[in-house]
Parts: sequence; C-alpha cells; structure tokens
Amino acid sequence: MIERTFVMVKPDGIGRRLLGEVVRRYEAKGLKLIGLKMQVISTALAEQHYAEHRQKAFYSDLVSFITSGPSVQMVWEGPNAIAVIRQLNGATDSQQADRGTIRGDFGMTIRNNIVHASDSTETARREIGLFFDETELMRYPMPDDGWLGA
Ligand code: 3AN
Repeated sequence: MIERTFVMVKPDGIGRRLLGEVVRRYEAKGLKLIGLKMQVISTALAEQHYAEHRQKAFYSDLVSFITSGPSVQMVWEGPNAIAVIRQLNGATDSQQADRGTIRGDFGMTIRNNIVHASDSTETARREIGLFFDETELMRYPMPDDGWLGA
C-alpha cells in the first residue's frame, strides 16, 4: 500500500550536518519526497507532537531538546513507507541500532537520535496534519512509479 509518513531531522541531525545524508538514504531507497520545511518548532507544537509521552520521565527534556534549534520536517511517500523509513532509521536507542541504519551509523544516545519518524498510519496522519497543510504536499509523477508499485 502506498503510504505517507512524517519525518523530522532533529536539531542534533541539523547541527551535525546530517540532513543531506538522511535525505540521500531515503531517496536512494526509492522513497518520494512530497513535503519539506525548516523551522524552530514552538514549545506548544512540540507538546502536541509528543503528547503520547506526556507521562514519561524524559518528556520535558524531549520537548526542550526538540525546540532547542532548527529542525527539518518532511513527508515521504512510497509502498509501506512507514515501516521502510523506520527500518532505515534503526532502533530508538542509537547504541542498540543496527549498523547500516541512520541511528546505528551516526548516533550514540537515545535522546539525540537524529531523526523522528511516524510509527503507524494513524500517527502519520496526525503528525503530517500537525506540520503541513494538504496544499503543501506535492503530487507529481516519478519515472519509476510503475515498477515500484506506486
Ligand atoms: P521513536 O522516535 O523511535 O518512535 P519513541 O516514540 O519511543 O521513539 O520516543 C520518542 C523520542 O523520545 C525518541 N525519538 C527519543 O528521542 C526520546 N526518548 C525515548 N526514550 C527516551 C529516554 N529513555 N530518554 C530520553 N529520551 C528518550
């Protein structure tokens, strides 16, 4: 099934100049970029984004980290894009993440783990809606749409 998923390159990823590396990996895999923006996200937006973690001990740290500098928000599209991108990102704890994944190759901690990506169709819909208007999402053909099943 063709899915859309929300990805954020967090302030540590931007600060370490890893944006291009993240985008390159998703593009090389065959995913399609349909939305892109950069901003320092507000505390209010960060709290909405991480609402499911409100009760967790690391919540306030998480909100202050994600708002600490510029981050890049993206929407990617493709067959099973949600699972495919989570696989490319690797396990949440960068030290446990497999080598060959973004977190496994570039991360050392659970908080500074470079990227965020939606974990289900429901989350993807919610997160895309928080950061993008439908008019900001591009519809355009790719040469390989047919044989990718897209
Ligand atoms: P994922 O981003 O892999 O879906 P979640 O949703 O379990 O992971 O966690 C959301 C974010 O919270 C993670 N990306 C990570 O930055 C942060 N986080 C998770 N667990 C911890 C922890 N024990 N200490 C600090 N930050 C954490």
